[in-house]
Amino acid sequence: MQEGYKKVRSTCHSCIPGCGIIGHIKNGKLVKIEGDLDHPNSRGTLCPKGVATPDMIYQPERLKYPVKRVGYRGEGKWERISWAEALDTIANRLGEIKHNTGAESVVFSTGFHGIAGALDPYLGLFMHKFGSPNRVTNIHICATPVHWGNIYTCGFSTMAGLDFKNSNCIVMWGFDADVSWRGLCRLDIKEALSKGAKLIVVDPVKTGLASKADIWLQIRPGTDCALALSMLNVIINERLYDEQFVREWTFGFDRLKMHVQDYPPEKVEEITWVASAKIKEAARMYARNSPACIGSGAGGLTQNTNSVQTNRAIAMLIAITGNLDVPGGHIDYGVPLKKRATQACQSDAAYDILPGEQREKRLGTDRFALIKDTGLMIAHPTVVWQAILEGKPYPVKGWLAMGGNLITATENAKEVREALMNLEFFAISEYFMTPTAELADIVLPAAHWAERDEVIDAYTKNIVYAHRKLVEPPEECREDKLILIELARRLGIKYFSSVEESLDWRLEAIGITFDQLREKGMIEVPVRYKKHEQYGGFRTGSKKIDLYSESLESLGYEPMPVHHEPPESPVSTPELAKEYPLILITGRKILSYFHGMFRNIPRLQKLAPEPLAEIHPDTANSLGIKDGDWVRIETPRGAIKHKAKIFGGINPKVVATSHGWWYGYENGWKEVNINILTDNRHLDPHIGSSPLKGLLCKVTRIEQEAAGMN
Ligand SMILES: Nc1nc2c(c(=O)[nH]1)N[C@H]1C(S)=C(S)[C@@H](COP(=O)(O)OP(=O)(O)OC[C@H]3O[C@@H](n4cnc5c(=O)[nH]c(N)nc54)[C@H](O)[C@@H]3O)O[C@H]1N2
Ligand SMILES: Nc1nc2c(c(=O)[nH]1)N[C@H]1C(S)=C(S)[C@@H](COP(=O)(O)OP(=O)(O)OC[C@H]3O[C@@H](n4cnc5c(=O)[nH]c(N)nc54)[C@H](O)[C@@H]3O)O[C@H]1N2
Ligand code: SF4
Ligand SMILES: [Mo]
Repeated sequence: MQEGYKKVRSTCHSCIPGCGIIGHIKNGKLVKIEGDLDHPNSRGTLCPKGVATPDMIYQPERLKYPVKRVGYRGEGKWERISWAEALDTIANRLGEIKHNTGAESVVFSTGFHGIAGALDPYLGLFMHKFGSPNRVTNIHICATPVHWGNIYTCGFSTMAGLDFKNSNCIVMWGFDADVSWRGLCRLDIKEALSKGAKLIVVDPVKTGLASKADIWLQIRPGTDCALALSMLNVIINERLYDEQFVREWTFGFDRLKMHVQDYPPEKVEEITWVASAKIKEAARMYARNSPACIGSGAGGLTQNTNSVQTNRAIAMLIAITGNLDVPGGHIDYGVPLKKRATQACQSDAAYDILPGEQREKRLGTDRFALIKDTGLMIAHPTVVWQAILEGKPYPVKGWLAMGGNLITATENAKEVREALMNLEFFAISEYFMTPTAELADIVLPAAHWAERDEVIDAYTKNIVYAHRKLVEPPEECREDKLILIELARRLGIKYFSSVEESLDWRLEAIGITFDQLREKGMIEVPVRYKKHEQYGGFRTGSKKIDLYSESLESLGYEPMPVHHEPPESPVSTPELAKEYPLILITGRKILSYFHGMFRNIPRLQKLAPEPLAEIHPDTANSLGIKDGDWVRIETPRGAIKHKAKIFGGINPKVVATSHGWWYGYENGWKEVNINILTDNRHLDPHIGSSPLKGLLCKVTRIEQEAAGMN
């Protein structure tokens, strides 16, 4: 090997799977990323985002030193400042707000990288010590409704333990895993299909996997709960379930049996637009081909107002067919890092520092009792905007964001922006000047995952990985852990004294240091199955599968899942549907982007250069729209522009878009940002997920000259 050239084995954190990578480093510069053939999930494969890591970290617009705002908020005028000035100012302002109006008046936030890049444990600890219960992330519209719908049913998240590889029947339910969980699922699904596994896809859109499926159920958006209940109806009435498991391990089976009689396939056909024969066929195929594994989407099944109960119904399907904690089904891998696991660190219980009276103040817990019951550290964004804008139930004045692009990622973007504009003090650490960072008082340049060490354990099954730093951060970029350490010191908070100490803290449960983990690369915990048989049951209220949930009932929720119409639909709001006749699903994932990220990387831009709205040819014809035309998409909340993509694989009454568009367009945050159109008034009563999938809209052709864009 040439002098000054080295290869470092590590993991990629540009999205969820944490694929194995080999970084090629020449004279301290990252020159290439290669797939690691020895990695158990990705096995040498990489997606275009992973390959583009050097482009990302050396992108010329990358923030490289701290700046402070000098014009009015959002004007875009900045002045370079030193780290000392930046940190002193942030500590002083946040400390001052805490002193004047209470620690709860300061909100902390992060993006999905809080989980994928393992920032959440550190930010959570910092917040607890600072004394604020309020953390904004978008996990209410991400996987959280799946996890908790599952946990209240069978005590663990079926989604964190997908064993597609050994499955005889794979169900992709509102989950485009070939795109969205590529490094974790793609090879496993391929392997199972090549061995003859059946494939069922439930999706309003003909995805790549839908085109290969044995059965594709082209469902009406937002009606999955009815479909799951109808599949339960077929499986129960035809006695296709695992009778011994049901007898020994379920609670409330007879009541469920009665309940699902309300959902015969013939009736559910009208609700879901899926033919009753197909519902029966899918139910039978799933029940007769065990072990079977259902991938529940953290988009298709969480971004609606019945998300938690829909995921409960799906967990029931998994349970009564005997697919829990078995190879080829859904394995309860546990969390090797216990309280310090990234997922565990989403809840107060991981820290147990914040006094009860502060936890009581978490914004949104009055409205969403499940958030309170679980101790989840989610302050609901909508309630937070109200606190900023109206001072109710108390004022929110200060904000520290570590990444996250709230303006393009969160429902009702206009309100998000209005709220952030009205903060007294807002600081953010970022890689780039995003539409959210643009509104800050101070912007700090964050070190990229390739420029820091990390302990990685979210969605990694039974393995904890050492993520090794590949290169040093450029110029003045600093990692978020270090920023928190420096702020804690200034605020007089007892926190870590070094990054090394913070990494070791996460590993306490397995009794090794980060240096030792770095040496080994990974730690694999042995997998055991059917643990309920050895440990006296499941981690639920009844210690059995809570088909009927007394825990949820005592919180005022329905004890068994019920189909509720989406808040905007041809059925629930027929008058509105006259003006907005199409159903809009937003945020289908694009392989080359991660939410709003990578938009400024030319080699990725080329793969998906424009914001597209998928429209059926018949619908397009009737609206005079041709492929490639700019169209105006409008909902009662606003209008934006996208380009039409004529696509036969979508229901004529449905329009589908991606999300996260902003870069490269003037006022991109309002011209092409789909979250201008989304709703934050109708929310799931459990966790507050919003109907990003399944709104009403209208689409019209824009005179191409008037589009003002190219
Ligand atoms: N309409 C609609 N909206 C959606 C969705 C949808 O399907 N439809 N999907 C939702 C989902 S599932 C999610 S999870 C959210 C995602 O919401 P976000 O995570 O807020 O979205 P991103 O655009 O990925 O923003 C992350 C930002 O953090 C920065 N960043 C990345 N890593 C780091 C880091 O280590 N440190 C620091 N300081 N900054 C970093 C990036 O530069 C980027 O600008 O979006 C949601 N929004
Ligand atoms: N490349 C890339 N990968 C990503 C991300 C990214 O931004 N880019 N984001 C990551 C994150 S944080 C998350 S949470 C995951 C989310 O990824 P997924 O869980 O796959 O979610 P989505 O892509 O939002 O939607 C999945 C599918 O649901 C379908 N769908 C829409 N509405 C409905 C409905 O009402 N019912 C049903 N059954 N299906 C519906 C959509 O057409 C889509 O094909 O992806 C992760 N992976
Ligand atoms: S799928 Fe792509 S971006 Fe995601 S972890 Fe793997 S290589 Fe990285
Ligand atoms: Mo997500």
